[in-house]
Parts: sequence; C-alpha cells; structure tokens
Amino acid sequence: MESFSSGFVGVIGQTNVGKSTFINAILGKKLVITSPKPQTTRNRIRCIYNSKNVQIVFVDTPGLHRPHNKLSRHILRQAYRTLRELDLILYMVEPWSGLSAYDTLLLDRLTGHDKPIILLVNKIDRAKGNALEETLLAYARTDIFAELIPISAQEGTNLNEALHTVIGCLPKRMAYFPVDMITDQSERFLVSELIREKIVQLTFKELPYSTAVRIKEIEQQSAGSVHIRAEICVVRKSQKGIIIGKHGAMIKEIGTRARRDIETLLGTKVFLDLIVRVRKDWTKDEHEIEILTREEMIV
Ligand SMILES: Nc1nc2c(ncn2[C@@H]2O[C@H](COP(=O)(O)OP(=O)(O)OP(=O)(O)O)[C@@H](O)[C@H]2O)c(=O)[nH]1
Ligand SMILES: [Mg+2]
Repeated sequence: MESFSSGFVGVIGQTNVGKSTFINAILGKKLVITSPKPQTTRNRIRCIYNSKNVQIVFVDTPGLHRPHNKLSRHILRQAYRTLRELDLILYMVEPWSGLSAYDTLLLDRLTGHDKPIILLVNKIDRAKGNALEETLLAYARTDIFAELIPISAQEGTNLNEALHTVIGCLPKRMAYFPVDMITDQSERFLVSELIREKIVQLTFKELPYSTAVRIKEIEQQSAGSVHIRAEICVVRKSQKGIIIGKHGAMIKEIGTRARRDIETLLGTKVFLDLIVRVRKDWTKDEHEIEILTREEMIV
C-alpha cells in the first residue's frame, strides 16, 4: 500500500485575520462562515481535506482576543480546548500587524504545547510597502516557526504551497475519519451558521454579538425540496425590530441570502422560515450560552 499521511491541523490566530476564509479556500467549498467583523467563528469546527494519499483535518477555531464578557470568554475556551488534539499549528497573522505584545503572549502559550508551528501571513494582497517583509522578519526572529508562508486566502495566492508544506509535516498514518467525510458538524449546525453569517454581515454594533440561531426543524418534502424552520435569538426587543426591519425588509434579505447558500450546501431547493425571538440577556448566562452556541457533532 502507498504510504498515507493524516493529521489534525489547527488554524489559530487573532480574530478576523482570515482563518475561516483560508479553510474554505483550501477545501474549495464554503463550510465555515466568514465576515469582516471580529469574533465571527464561535466554535471549534473540523473541516476535512481528503485526497488519494492524505487526509488533513483542519480545525477552524474562534479568533483569539482579550475576553470582555461571558460570551467572549466562552468563545475563547472553545479555541484553547482544541490544542491537545493537534499534530500541527498554523498560526495566522496579517502583514501589517508586526509582532504585537498580544501575539507574543499567545505564541508563548502555543509553544508550551510542543507542536510544530507554521506561520501563515495572510492578506498579502493588501500589504503595502515593505510591511510584509518586516512582518516576516519579526516572526522569523522568534525562531519558533518551522516555516513562514505569505498567502492570500481570498485571492488563492500560495495556497498550494501552504498545502504541500502542511502535508510534509503530517505523520504517516491511516485516515481518522471516513474519506468521504468533509466535516464533523451536523447539517443542522452548518445551516444555522449560514443564517447567522448573514446577520453578522448585515447588522452592526452589538447585534452580531447578541445573535444566535437555532434550527427548529428540517423537513424533507416529497418534491425533493427541504423545509427549514429556524429561530433567530436576540437579547432585546429593540434588536428584534432591527432584525425584522422596515416592512420586514431586513429579515427578507437575511432569508434570501441564507437560502441561496443553504441550497448550494445541501444541493436541493430550500424553503426557509425565519422567526425572531427575544431571549433576554442570553449572552450573560453560562447555561444559555452553552445551549445557544453548541456545535452539533456527528461523530
Ligand atoms: N484582502 C483580503 N481579505 C481577506 C483575506 N482573507 C480573508 N479576508 C477577509 O478578512 C475578513 C475576516 O475573515 P474571516 O475568515 O472571517 O476571519 P477569521 O480569522 O475566521 O475571523 P474570526 O472567526 O472572527 O476569528 C473577511 O472580511 C474576509 O473576506 C485575504 O487574503 N485578503
Ligand atoms: Mg472564523
């Protein structure tokens, strides 16, 4: 038998650097949600890259940040609990941030786990002057990275090189998951995330951080279509008004955009019913946070 490599690869870094965009680009499929706002990803989500001789389990993680409330502390715990299972860490930064005090702190914590770390400098399409060179130099000096690779997840630059480098670092062993599996998350969770993504993208201020989406029902129709009922939870009545919008314009826009993505994901026609519910102060209550942000793993 030809030799097979496989392993768990965590994509870790500060919030908003492009971790989820990178994973979607490598997989060639939109599995995890992205947005220009920080703290978009809330869960540890395994996304599986399969080819003839390799299986890479990319673990998308919530961006690391200084926690400021209960929800953000919960999100941070989700990121850190992934570390033990990893064979390799991809640490992602932007080409203008330099090596901040906060990055130094995070890297200290990561090196304590004794795993190889590769630096990905993302968004090089936006780097100005010699910011990229300076960033690479600052990180190279720390002497903790096995490789430093400049990429643009959005433009697809150097992604093949990154992929080959990752493969070269993986242990020779059998696939952990079935080779036709692309994620450990349930269809329900992926669908709820696509709806949440539209809310994060279309709303402002605290609303992206006060919203959770629960799927109430996914019902297969006889005509080969799927009927989905989902509940959008917010913390205040005024937020419910914003999500619904003037004459229902906002909820219609959220629904239209989400339905398009869900149809692509499921490969079938989708009817989407959205209702908005106020769950007062859910972002301040550990139990509610646990329920409303829980990922639903299928393995
Ligand atoms: N110009 C440019 N923008 C990018 C690139 N990669 C990602 N972005 C943008 O950066 C923003 C954040 O991307 P995400 O993938 O959501 O970032 P993340 O690191 O997963 O963020 P969190 O989940 O909040 O930690 C989005 O607006 C992306 O479109 C890139 O290579 N170039
Ligand atoms: Mg993300």
